[in-house]
Amino acid sequence: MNYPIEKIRADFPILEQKIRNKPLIYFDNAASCQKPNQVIDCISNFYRQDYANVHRGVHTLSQRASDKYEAVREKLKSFINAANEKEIVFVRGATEAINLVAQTYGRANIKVGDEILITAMEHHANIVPWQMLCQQNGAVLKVAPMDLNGELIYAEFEKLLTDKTKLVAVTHMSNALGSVNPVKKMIAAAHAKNIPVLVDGAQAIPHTKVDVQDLDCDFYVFSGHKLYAPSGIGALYGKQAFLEAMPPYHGGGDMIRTVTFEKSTYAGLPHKFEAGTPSIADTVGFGAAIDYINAIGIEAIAAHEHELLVYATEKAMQIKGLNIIGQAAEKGGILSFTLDRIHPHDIGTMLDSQGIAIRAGHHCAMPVMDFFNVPATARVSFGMYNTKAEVDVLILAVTELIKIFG
Ligand code: 7TS
Repeated sequence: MNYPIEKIRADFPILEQKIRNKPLIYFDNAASCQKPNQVIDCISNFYRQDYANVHRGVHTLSQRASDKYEAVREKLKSFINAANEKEIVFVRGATEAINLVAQTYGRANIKVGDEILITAMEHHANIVPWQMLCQQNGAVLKVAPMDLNGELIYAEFEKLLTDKTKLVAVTHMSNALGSVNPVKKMIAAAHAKNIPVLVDGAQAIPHTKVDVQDLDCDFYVFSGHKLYAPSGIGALYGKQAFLEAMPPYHGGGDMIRTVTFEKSTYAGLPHKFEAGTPSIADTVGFGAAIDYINAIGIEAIAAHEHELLVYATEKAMQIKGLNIIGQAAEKGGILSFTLDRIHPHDIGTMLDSQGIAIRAGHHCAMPVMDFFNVPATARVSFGMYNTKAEVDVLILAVTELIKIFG
């Protein structure tokens, strides 16, 4: 079946607008994706018809809202093939999920002199929470290196798995480079030494089929807003045995069984980790986004984005003075680059004047910038609605830029 690009584009109302008198070309999907009508309407209808707080009322609306909210847990369970819905904890996003694991599992299990192993291509969200834990518990952060293509040096990663390693936390796909890590193999190697693994799936999950049971990861984290869902909602997957054994994160309403002034007991999974009123309508919107992706098929989306990446990479390589940062053999839909004589921020501003939205900066991955010895990169990141014609406009705009300013 042909990829239904026209139908998809028609579902995203924001794409219809002009920016600076040019049709908007949205190439900043790694930062956040746009939302289809199906998600926007779902949220709007939920507020119009079904809204109430969840898990606490006997009245009809509260029950309806709770049912819709819990149905999303079931959808996410199927989407990533978790064993059961207790393993899906709603959080604000990947960042909160990693902090949760660091401050619950980490604080309880990682002690003085223990090591946490990450990679050289992590987003700050998968660095800083572990540094904070190391400061609290006297643990040591170790970093598996990458090569100049932006590929993990697997042999070095394996060498760093030692008796001291108590957790591996690795990105499935780099947001700054697009590199996809061999996480299944990494998990198997860590498990052979009884080391649990957290996978940061924030970038990978919109571009690839994720099966947490097949990967056998112990934790998998992701954000809704990079999956065409609202911001403010994401998920932590954790194997049930791990989540059961972990202390709660935030204390408050909804996460308790009983409370006295002397002592509280906690709710079962997953509510133990979900204190307070959640982002209810956004969660319901997350469900609509998952339905939308499932209707197209994540494999079809992945294939479309891969085609765009290959097409854009071939064209970019022909531009003299353009340097692609990140040339791993396995890459998701991200093209990071610099130009010899134009600062990435200026590239971003000048492309915006052509209606093209990209991200220019360090992409919350400062160590990656340091490694490649650049202050920043210009990053083009693809979503399900992008087209080769848009890539052509980008390539032309960059070529013009070099002609005028390079
Ligand atoms: N991990 C990775 C690999 C990411 O790319 C991001 C966000 C996060 C974690 C954090 O996700 P959040 O939803 O909790 O913020 N990455 C980006 C980006 O590349 N540009 O803006 C946000």
